[in-house]
Amino acid sequence: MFWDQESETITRSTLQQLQLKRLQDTVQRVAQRVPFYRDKFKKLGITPADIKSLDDVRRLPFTTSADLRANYPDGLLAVERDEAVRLHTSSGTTGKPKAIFFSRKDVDNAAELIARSLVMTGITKKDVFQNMMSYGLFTGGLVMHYGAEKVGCLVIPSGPGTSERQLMLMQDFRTTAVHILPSYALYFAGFLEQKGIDPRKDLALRKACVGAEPHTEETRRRIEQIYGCDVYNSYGLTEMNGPGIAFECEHKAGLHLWEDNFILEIIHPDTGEPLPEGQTGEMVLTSLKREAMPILRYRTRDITSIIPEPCKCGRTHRRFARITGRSDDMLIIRGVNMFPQQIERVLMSFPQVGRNYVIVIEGLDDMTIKVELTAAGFDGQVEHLSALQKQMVEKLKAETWVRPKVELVPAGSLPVAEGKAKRVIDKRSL
Ligand code: DLL
Repeated sequence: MFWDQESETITRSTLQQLQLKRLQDTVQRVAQRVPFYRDKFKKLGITPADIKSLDDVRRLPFTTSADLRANYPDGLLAVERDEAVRLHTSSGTTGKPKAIFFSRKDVDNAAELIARSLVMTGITKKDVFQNMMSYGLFTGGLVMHYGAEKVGCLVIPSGPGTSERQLMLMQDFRTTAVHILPSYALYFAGFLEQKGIDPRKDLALRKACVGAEPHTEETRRRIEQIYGCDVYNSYGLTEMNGPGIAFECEHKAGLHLWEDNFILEIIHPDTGEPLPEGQTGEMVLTSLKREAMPILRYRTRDITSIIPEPCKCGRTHRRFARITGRSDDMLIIRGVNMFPQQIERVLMSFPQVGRNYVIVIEGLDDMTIKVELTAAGFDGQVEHLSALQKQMVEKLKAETWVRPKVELVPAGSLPVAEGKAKRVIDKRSL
């Protein structure tokens, strides 16, 4: 199913012409209106007229999250302040957030991209769509909401709410599709279990869109199995609209990036050099249609690779692989590099593992992984637990080359974050 078949199946050559035209317009606009970019162009000795082909994107400067913070609150605005109709922010761990403005056109366009994305997963106007992400400065609430309304779904703006209320809404209105953080989907499953609710029988869910935080294929499968519904990976970031930038189609084999709206590059995270298609590196995005606050070559820090093969679904917008981590999330333990997702992949391959885990690093690179087990997994038999623990340590060692400590704990005993899950507590950096 398509929302906008013409745009979604546009030929590659027409798409590239469109990208070049939009890139030239964007560069022209920021050169005229945004002193930050004007100065950068001057330093690099380039003018908008130098952008003659798509490859010339590489001549443009990168934009980093530090640049956004340095220009807080509105230094990168490319329209008059009263042309902006919406503000979202993306917060880091410290200091001021990054403030991202939307014009009316930007709001409509973001909704349009969400509509394409939801319809691509098979969601239709017949669906009851419960948006369980936070409404407010975070884009997962409002941006997704407008898009789901555009599709014509009955949208329930439940926000993160309490689990009691989520369940009541789900049951009373027969919710068929949810938008949910993967970590919350796992946590909510524990709540349902306590309530004696079987999600496969007692709920009407058929689709779940999960995103906003890293998660593994194993976690997706687990959510699908618990809820008996199809789960689609959704990627986005506030700087580029929020959700709806890239989404999986019905084949669930990588995320289609809407290339008529963004230019995708993969670069080496250390050297900044472009990498050939198919190689893993840092994703860099240039917005092509954002009006209020266009951003050139944004260093997302997200690690992925482009999937060069065309997709069976017929969409011509290229896919990238599930994000394996952020370059700034990489853990270095005793000189060995690893990503938290490698650990999640191993944990989720054990059926006894429940819904929450946390990685604690302290002292001289001592890594302890605290893992909740399911009620059945935590059967109180000491021999079972110590055998399981040994098996986990061995598998983790094989995957990461580091031998961690593993602590098995009962369901519900680890703290749960309000929003996105915090999986790593690195006491070395405190
Ligand atoms: O998380 C936007 C969003 C909302 C996406 C709802 C999907 C669903 P930020 O809060 O600015 O925006 O965080 C963006 O989150 O750079 C990634 O590191 C991470 N991220 C987002 N989606 C995924 C995903 C929203 N599907 C940052 N897989 C990004 C892995 C993701 N990481």
